[in-house]
Amino acid sequence: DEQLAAAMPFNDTKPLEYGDAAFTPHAGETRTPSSNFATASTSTETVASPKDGEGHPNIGNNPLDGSLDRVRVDDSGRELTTNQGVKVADNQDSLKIGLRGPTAMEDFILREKITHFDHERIPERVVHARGSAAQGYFESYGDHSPITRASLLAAAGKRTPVFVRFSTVAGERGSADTVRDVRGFAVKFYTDEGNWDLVGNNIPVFFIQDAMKFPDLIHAVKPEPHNGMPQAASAHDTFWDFASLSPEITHMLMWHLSDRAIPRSYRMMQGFGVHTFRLVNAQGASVFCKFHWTPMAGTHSLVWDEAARLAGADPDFHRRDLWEAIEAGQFPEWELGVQLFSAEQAAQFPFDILDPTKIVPEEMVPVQPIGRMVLDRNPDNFFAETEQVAFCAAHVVPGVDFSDDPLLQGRIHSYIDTQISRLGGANFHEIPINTPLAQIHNNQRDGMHRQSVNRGRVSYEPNSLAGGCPFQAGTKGFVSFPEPQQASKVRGKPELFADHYSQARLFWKSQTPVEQNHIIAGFRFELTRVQTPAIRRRMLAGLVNVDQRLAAGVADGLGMEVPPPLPLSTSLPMHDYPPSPALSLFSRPGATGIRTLKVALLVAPGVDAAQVRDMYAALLDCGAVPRLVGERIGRLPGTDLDVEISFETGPSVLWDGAIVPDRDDAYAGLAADAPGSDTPGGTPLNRDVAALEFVRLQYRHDKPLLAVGNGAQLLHAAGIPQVLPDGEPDPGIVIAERGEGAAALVRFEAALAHHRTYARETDPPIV
Ligand code: HDE
Repeated sequence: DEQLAAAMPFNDTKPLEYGDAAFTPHAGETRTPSSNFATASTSTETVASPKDGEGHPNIGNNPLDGSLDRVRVDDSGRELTTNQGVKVADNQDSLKIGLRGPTAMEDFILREKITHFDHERIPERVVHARGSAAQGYFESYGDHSPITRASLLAAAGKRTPVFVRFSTVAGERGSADTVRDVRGFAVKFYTDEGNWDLVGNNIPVFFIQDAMKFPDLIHAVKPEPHNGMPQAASAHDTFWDFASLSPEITHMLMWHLSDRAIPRSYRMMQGFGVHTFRLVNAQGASVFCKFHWTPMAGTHSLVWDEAARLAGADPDFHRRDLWEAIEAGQFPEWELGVQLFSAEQAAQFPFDILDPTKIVPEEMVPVQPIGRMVLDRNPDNFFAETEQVAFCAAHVVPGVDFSDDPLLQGRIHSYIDTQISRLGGANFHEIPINTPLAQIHNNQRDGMHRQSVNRGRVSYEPNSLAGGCPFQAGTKGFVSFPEPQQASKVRGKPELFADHYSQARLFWKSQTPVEQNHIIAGFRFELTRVQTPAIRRRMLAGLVNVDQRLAAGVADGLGMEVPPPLPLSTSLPMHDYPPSPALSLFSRPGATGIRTLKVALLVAPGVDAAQVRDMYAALLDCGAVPRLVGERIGRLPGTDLDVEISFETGPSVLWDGAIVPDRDDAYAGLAADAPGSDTPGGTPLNRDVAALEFVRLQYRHDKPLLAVGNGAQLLHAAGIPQVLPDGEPDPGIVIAERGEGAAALVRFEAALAHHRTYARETDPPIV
């Protein structure tokens, strides 16, 4: 106490307020000294990454990790200081003239703390504000030097660090993850020849064909300016007004209204470079290229009712999913593929390869795998890394070049421009997450927040005083592909850009009936929210050009007649593409089985605890994530099981599948018609509305359910049918007799690996 009093001469009430606890580390906290950026100049200790030894196998091998170590700060065992490194005795009480008197203006400790806090926020990204990111590596499958001189693709097994940020587009920074939207898929490769950013999306086409329209598109989709509504949603008049007047949007709308816009996980969606790019080899030969990321976990989506509920149950659903998978060592992985084609081939295509509203069907040009990407480390600090990372469509490396796609050309300008205001000046490339691993040498100088201390008196070229350094790199450097150009300056587009419907129809007819129904339901939802009938009608008139059944389905949902088709913008005939099965989400089931999928075991008093433990262990063995869900957390009366999550905090939408284990016969008086038969220690599951709603929603969202013995009573009480609408058995409803739980679990796992039984769906739902 004497010591404490000496340390706190101005406030002797301190120990009474906080007790010894204020000075004792919590159990498990370490106090070993480690390096600290703020005190680096006075400390000679070198301490490895704070995450060392926490099960991250690549730490230490990844040069990005090493470069970030330089700036990582660990406060353990350190004393509090100001930003000037002055030790602070007390930063919980301001400096007052007497304990009840006014605060002294000289309190620089208070002023520094508050001033820094006042400036903690930076502007959010004007689009893609909401995102989550991870570190990892890219590994080339081979020596791809015949097609590109890009160094990251030069040898089999060559690894390049990456930082990847996934995002939604329309919502603000704090908006929900599961809204209907395009997802950003931005990859920064820290190659040994500089940073390459492949700033893509999870949908391979875009809403517009020319950068000139981007501000209009975004103004239309963002919350309406007079009342700031709706948040993170396209279902409002201004978006659909713009859409109905911009037929070039039609192909993108087909994707946007499909389940692609509500992915189950960032780990379960494709990524696309969208534009046509160029690859260039060391001899200067060039080939056009489209980039594709294909997830190992397959392409899987939520269903709309579930996505909407999830926005409330867990707005961080995708962020949490990515974080937890990486922490669990289940590292998300994608394969990078390219579609390569020559200018001569491109000239024969029935679409223009510079038009970002068109795909190159995989049946026309196959996707060749060239490497894989693994995300194996979560960021240490959300702001420092995920928020401050700056991707830029202009960041290419020797071997990768642009095409003349007018949307891409506009992007080359926009990213750096917006980042100058978002990140406060021109030096944001010095923020550690943005700094290349390749060295930076040029004569750019000064500006806000400059970190580098450039030496010498020369900051110009040509120079003799610095021996001409830094030298021009000549052919070792980036050389633009010398594409011959000769034309008049015009504002306009090629005629083929005006074929707005052929590929929308290709997408539509390549979808399975379930996917088509979801697209119709998507349009119905969005246009029902639209208040202006003329906008609905105009939109329907556009859909007639895609497909009659689509237009009729949407019109029916809106209680409208199908209007005559919107006039076409070109006299060119529509191209009749054969269906492309690769465009169905179901064409990529994935190779990770039930790994990382979440399974709820619904438990209540009387549950067969041995069976629960066996199933739990079997699911863990397969890499699934089982949890015990019940009415209240804590010890389940009469068992040695701990309920981990309650129905209230872990509702149905958070789980990929659910199991209702068997229960003791003494607890079997569970029929809904047995009032007063309450068993000790809680409500029987089949009279607990939360449990009934839980299994009903599992059913409605097409998820697998397993019930063993008495557990089946819950499904009966919830009115869950065991057959599909066509009378066939529902493969996702597994009901087992007592004692047959183990065999049934295998059937359940097979259903879970398929994620969902869509064949169960009816419109409207029957459960
Ligand atoms: Fe972006 N886009 N964009 N975009 N974009 C931005 O840059 C822009 C487009 C994409 O996780 C902004 O730093 C224009 C297509 C992603 O940080 C901004 C045009 C594709 C991200 C910008 C497009 C994208 C952005 C906002 C039309 C897919 C998030 C903040 C000409 C190929 C990156 C920022 C991250 C972010 C401009 C169209 C992908 C304003 C002008 C097409 C994934 O610069």
